[in-house]
Amino acid sequence: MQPRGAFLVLFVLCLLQETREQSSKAKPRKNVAPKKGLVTLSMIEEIKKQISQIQADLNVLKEHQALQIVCLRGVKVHRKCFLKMPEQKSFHEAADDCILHGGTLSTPLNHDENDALYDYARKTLGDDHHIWVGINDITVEGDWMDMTGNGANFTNWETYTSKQPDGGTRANCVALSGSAIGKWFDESCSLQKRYFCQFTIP
Ligand SMILES: [Ca+2]
Repeated sequence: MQPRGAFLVLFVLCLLQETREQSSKAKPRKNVAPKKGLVTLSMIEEIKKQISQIQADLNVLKEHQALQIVCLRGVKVHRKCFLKMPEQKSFHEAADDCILHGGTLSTPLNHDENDALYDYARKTLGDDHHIWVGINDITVEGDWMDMTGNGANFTNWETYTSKQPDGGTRANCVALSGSAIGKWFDESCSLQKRYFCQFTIP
């Protein structure tokens, strides 16, 4: 073989070898574990998911802790706590303030809850207190509703010395009276009264 022909054959053989190596590098590698220390996208997604779950759990814990503080400062009855608020407000302002604090205007659902609220108010405000209760007949006169708009299943009207409710359309909100041992009176919603918020225990 002439030197020039031998050189050509050698060149073609080298080219073929190079092509073979490149094609083997291009093939996808199957079942290859990530190198040690290498963070994959799925690992990042899993970590994000776990962080979200931890944040959600932390928020629940914070809510429970806040509720425990409320219950320690106030009074617990059944599955709710009542907490005395520091100012006098109109019915609507009091209701809004309770919502701002994460609760609702105190609304006894039975005699036990009413007695607990009355007793707590008596101890903290004295015997002659008058506090708002979360019941009103603003929408339809004589149709007493709670703060969620449902009909009130429990009422505790004073009927011994007067015939409550007796204020008609001038009195659409309800106050619990200490001097009447926890009985209720209908009152003008714009009056300034002390109030308590209630917080439901989950
Ligand atoms: Ca009324």
